[in-house]
Amino acid sequence: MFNQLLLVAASLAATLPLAIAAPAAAAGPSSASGNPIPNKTTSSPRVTHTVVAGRPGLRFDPENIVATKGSIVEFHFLPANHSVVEAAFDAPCVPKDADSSFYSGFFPVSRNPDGSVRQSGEVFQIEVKDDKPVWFYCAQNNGQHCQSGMVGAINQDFNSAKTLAAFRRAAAGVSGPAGVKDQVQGGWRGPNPNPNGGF
Ligand SMILES: *[C@@H]1O[C@H](CO)[C@@H](O)[C@H](O)[C@H]1NC(C)=O
Ligand SMILES: *[C@@H]1O[C@H](CO)[C@@H](O)[C@H](O)[C@H]1NC(C)=O
Ligand SMILES: [Cu+2]
Repeated sequence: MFNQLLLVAASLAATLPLAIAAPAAAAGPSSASGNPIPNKTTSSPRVTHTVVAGRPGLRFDPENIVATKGSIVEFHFLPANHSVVEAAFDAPCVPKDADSSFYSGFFPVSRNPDGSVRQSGEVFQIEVKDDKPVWFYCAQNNGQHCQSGMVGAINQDFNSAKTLAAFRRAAAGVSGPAGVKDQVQGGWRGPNPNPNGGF
């Protein structure tokens, strides 16, 4: 009995930091409800695709994602300060002009004291809404991440000319800064449910 109480207390304590962190994360102007995108209640759970931003260097890993409708792409962020923004194929480094397009905001994260890499305590999740190609980039202009090739695709059509390689070539030619949205939108930003994801 006593042991059970201790266990309950321990698990409560373990969940508290998350409970406190959640409202802080949701305090920003986010389109999200403040909760992670839930698993489907019927059939099988959603598949989650983990993408790491900033490894290796100015890249998303993987940068070419194949994901079925209804699955989740969860972005994890390494040092120093990356983001993910949806773009249209024809306009890399520019936020897609749609209320439903996604923008994660920036995720500043420092290295561990011993110099090793760690990931941000927050992630950004999006839901794959259909099987059309989705294009994205990092909007960090300190180092021109988008122009340097920090771009990616979900469900590119390998049989068309609109490939990730073509998107990256176009991004390299963009002059002027990469753009951001006014606020986090189009996905859920919150505590990292899987701090070792992608490692
Ligand atoms: C979704 O389901 C998977 C597999 O059962 C589980 O690992 C994950 O924690 C669940 N996520 C949520 C948000 O419930
Ligand atoms: C992260 O990068 C953004 C965009 O360059 C910048 O506005 C923000 O101040 C940076 N945050 C930190 C902590 O460096
Ligand atoms: Cu970046």
